[in-house]
Amino acid sequence: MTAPLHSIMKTPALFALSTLLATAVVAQLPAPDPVVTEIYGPFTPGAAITDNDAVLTSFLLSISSSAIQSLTQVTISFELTGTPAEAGFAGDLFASLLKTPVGGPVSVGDPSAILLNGVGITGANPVGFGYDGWNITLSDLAGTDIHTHSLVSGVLTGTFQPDGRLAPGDAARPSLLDVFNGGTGNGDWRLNLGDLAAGGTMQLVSWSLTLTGADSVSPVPESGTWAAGLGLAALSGALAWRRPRRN
Ligand SMILES: [Ca+2]
Repeated sequence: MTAPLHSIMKTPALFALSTLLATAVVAQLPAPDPVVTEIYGPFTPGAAITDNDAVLTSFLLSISSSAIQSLTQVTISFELTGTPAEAGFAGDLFASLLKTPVGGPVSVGDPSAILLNGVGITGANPVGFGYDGWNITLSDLAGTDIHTHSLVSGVLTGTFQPDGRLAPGDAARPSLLDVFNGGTGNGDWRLNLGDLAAGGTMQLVSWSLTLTGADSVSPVPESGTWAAGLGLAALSGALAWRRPRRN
């Protein structure tokens, strides 16, 4: 049976309609979010860290105007060296980066990355490395774990992975810098430092924080928009398929 002329003419028209509808739906997809990088610092406190004191010293950076809505990478740089020079003992130091709401209280669930935790300390080495400190950047994307990278003396330089260990001898590293990913750039960021063993004294010369992330959160298309668009496209496709069979 040959389809009537009007049916043949309508079929491509309906396919064209479904294509148009599908194009309209695709056009509503949000564009990829721009990635921005914000650098804070360097700050130069020049602050001595009390020797053999479990009470951490906090250096506060309060950020309230960040454009970043969803962090994808956090890195931190610092110069933390012996005072006087050559008097430092790297394995004594604990360092963490904590983020809390601006002006808000510290809560158990606030993200915290452990930057240094007794570098060099293992079951076989209870005191850790004795070098003079660091002038480094810590990044999860670096190739070397700061905890295991030894240096005979002097100040370690370069880019390393943060320690990430809850205890110096741990194998697991749950507290890397990715604990901040997905959050906003705004917050009270604190670099917390402690010298946890007697002998060897250090000072925080400078530090800076670099935040990278998307500057807006992708709007999720409304389900009604998708349903209506896909439904109309499917309906028009079905009509286009059914027409010839009725003739
Ligand atoms: Ca010490």
